[in-house]
Amino acid sequence: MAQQEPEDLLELSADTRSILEDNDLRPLWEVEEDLGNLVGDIDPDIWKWEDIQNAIDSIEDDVPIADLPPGFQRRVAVPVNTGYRNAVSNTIYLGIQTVSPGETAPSHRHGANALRFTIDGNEDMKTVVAGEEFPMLDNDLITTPQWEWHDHVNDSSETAAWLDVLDLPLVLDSLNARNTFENHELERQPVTKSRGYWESQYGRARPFEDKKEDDIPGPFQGNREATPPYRFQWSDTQEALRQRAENDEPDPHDGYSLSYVNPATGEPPLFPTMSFRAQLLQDATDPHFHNATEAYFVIEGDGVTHVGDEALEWSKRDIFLVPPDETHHHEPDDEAILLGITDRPVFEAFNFYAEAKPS
Ligand code: GTQ
Repeated sequence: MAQQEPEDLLELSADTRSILEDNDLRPLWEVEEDLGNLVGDIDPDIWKWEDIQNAIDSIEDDVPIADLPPGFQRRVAVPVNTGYRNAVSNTIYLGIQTVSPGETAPSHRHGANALRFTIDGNEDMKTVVAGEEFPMLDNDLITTPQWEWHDHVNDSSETAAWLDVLDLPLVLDSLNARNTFENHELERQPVTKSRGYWESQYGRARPFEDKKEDDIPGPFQGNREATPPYRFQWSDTQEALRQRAENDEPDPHDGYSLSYVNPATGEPPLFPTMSFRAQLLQDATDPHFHNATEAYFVIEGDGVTHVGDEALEWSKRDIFLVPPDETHHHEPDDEAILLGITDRPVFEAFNFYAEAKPS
């Protein structure tokens, strides 16, 4: 923001200005210059897996989780944007987390919603959420809904890595809800549920009576049905994508696309603040733009996504960002699968979502 020159301020008398300043008041025409500028320009951007891998390997060598300062206590490399230095965007936070053999990322809970998309996993790498151990197999997507206890326990002999997706910037900066964090008294929360418990309760036959009462865990109130802890196994998602590609027409913008639904409602969005798609691309998509932000994680394949004037060339495990209002389309080299991440539900909650084709 350009500094105001003294001449610009002359329209107010010295008396008026001091009355305003003494009373914590500002004239709108000056406030107006600052509004909308806390977040800088969010540019199209890409983080190549090779670089991410170097970074996560290096910090793994340098710092054991046990030595991390109090706070989240997670060993994570966080992609940041030129316009917003704490995350990829002002709504969506992505991170690449590692847990070495024998380590535990200690149990805590928070108001932010989180999910894990497994990059390097195995049966003995477990995210424990709300009393159940969820094994993290490659490309599994596991929810850690708001205010549920969670810890990440690596009982295997391999380092595990995954993509964290949280609505942290929205919660901590925009909503300024900074006091919604709590550490568990134990490093590992007790495992109180048998394997498969959470999934089993959200099947085609499910408990229905009296569920509303404790729909929203913790101190929050809301009119949305809370997302349960849940593991979307990649083998199921992959099969559904394959069936879709064999039998259906692709979406013009998203290819063969599946939305991860909130298991409690059977509908997207997965979280009130963020929605997720598995997208199988076989051909170039049509350009469009929207005011929601999209981040992508490349599950498989190579290609390029054109965003405004930029061409983001991607391969397996790269992360890239499509900022608001930028015209974009995807061009897979051959077949590719993307995880699409969007803050669209926030815009929709305010009747504020807009999408159009370039003229
Ligand atoms: O694993 O609980 O990347 O609390 C940032 C904050 C991961 C987690 C992050 C967190 C976590």
